[in-house]
Amino acid sequence: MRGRLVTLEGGEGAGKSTVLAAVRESLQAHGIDVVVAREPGGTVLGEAVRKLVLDPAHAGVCAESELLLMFAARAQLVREIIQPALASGRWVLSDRYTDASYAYQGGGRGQPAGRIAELERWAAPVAPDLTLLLDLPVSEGLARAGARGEADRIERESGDFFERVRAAYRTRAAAEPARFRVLDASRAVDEVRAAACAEIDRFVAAARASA
Ligand code: Z5A
Repeated sequence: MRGRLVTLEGGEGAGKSTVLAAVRESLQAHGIDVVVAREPGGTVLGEAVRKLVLDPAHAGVCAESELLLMFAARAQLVREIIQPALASGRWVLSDRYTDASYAYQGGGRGQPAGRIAELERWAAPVAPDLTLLLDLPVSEGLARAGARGEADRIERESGDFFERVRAAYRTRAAAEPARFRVLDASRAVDEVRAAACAEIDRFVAAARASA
């Protein structure tokens, strides 16, 4: 069976990190060798970019720089981690990927989708096979994230910004129903984990059937 790229997406406090371990274990229980990544980050360069781009000290970062920094980290992740893993038949589970740029830099910052798509074509030419979108009302997500302590630069954005992010994610999910699974992330942790793992079970079964 060829490797697959599975991504987790969602707004602030949606619970991606919370379900990630369960999803990884679920893949491993199917006998799949899985590599875990996160964005921005996942490589030495990417983690340095993450530190830079989320640092509240850089409050004046323009939308264009933010978009390019996200893709600078992603280009490195694709070449250093994702492509080699997929080429050797391993699966990659990534906490955020290109949809986050469409949601945050596109929906949130107003960067044109065509510009993001152009970057995607040459900087990150690997499309996800399955995307689990953890969706919940912005106010609930911000309350969860706020309880964690000091906010990073992007977490300091307004409620309107995060409403646009959520709308952009939902629009993308509606446009690509074969790739996206939208999960109601306002449920209890165990229910969200179970729903995510059930989607993984179905996806693995379909992948095996088509191999
Ligand atoms: N970003 C971008 O702008 N463009 C891009 O292209 C990319 C990223 C790739 C870093 O992402 C930032 O980069 C992010 C988008 C931007 N914006 N900011 N800031 P990140 O994914 O590393 O960071 P994050 O979005 O801030 O993650 P998060 O807020 O930590 O969300 P999460 O991982 O989805 O949530 P969590 O840590 O699993 O859960 C948050 C809290 O809620 C925690 O206390 C949990 O115990 C609790 N929780 C989780 N699930 C539940 C349920 N079901 N019920 C109750 N409580 C829960």
